[in-house]
Amino acid sequence: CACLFACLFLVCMLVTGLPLQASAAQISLAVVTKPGSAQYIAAAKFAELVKERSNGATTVKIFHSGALGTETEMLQQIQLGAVQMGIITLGPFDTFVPEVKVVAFPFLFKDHATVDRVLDGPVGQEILKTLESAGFKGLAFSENGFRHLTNSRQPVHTAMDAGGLKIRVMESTFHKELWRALGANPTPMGWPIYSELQQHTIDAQENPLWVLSVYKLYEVQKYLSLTGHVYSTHIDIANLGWFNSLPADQQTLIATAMHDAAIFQRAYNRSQEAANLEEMRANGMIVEEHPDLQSFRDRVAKLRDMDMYAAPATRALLDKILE
Ligand code: EAX
Repeated sequence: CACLFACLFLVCMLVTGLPLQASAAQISLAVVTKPGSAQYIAAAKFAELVKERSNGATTVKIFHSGALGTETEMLQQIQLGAVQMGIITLGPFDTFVPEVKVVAFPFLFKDHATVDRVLDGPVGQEILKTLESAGFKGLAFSENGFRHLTNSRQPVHTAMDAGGLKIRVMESTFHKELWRALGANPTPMGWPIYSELQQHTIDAQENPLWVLSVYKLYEVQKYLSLTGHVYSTHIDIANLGWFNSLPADQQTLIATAMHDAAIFQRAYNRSQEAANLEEMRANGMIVEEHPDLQSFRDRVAKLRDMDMYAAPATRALLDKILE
């Protein structure tokens, strides 16, 4: 029966002249956040570029706002090929590909220029390559942004002030250890978290400024400290088997469209930061602009010596970035 099917398929190919590799007519792409979010802006730009550059032959369907579950669940679905592509915050990747957490190492990047130099250079390429071990094709890095701490209890100037806060962290062992090291009480959760903050199941969260604006977290969080403790990238991925099965010209189209969408979105994200901060002030948040970052650095220094950073591949990547 399988043989008959194969024969029929071959005859079809001969008659229709279609290439053996099937081009994708519609691509499914998952983001956990909603329209207006950093992930969605990158996704929408990608969809626009793919449609334009394929002259309408390929379209992208964006699944958003948690339609496919949490980012961990989305990664599982992409791994299985049930969804073809995703723009996913780096945090939840660490159970799939342990090496990638090097990018989220606290206080690693001093500014956006350094981020771009690392992620757009050979180390970035190496990080994208590591994703293949988990069945992902790494295409590009779009941006969530530098993460800052907010809470509903008290102003946070030093790391000591963050002690004891019940904080939501991403579904990531690394982020959990990071907040443990800071003396807080971290709980990993998917996104979104508005009602948990509102009901005081948790006191605190940490995210880039756009998140406070798009998800109106200023309604349920009073204090903002500009800690910038972690640079949060997204990794823009495809299911590896699916990507490799596409004709070469379509692979190139997808890869370059995602690259260009990421560059566009990073610039957009950065252009919004000052306005986002003003918006938080206007909505009554109390902003600690210059927290004592040394006190945070001192407490997280020990993360480098923890087991999760001891694996040679992880250690080597971290050392390369530090260089
Ligand atoms: O992208 O889960 C997180 O904290 C993410 O940074 C959030 O969904 C916004």
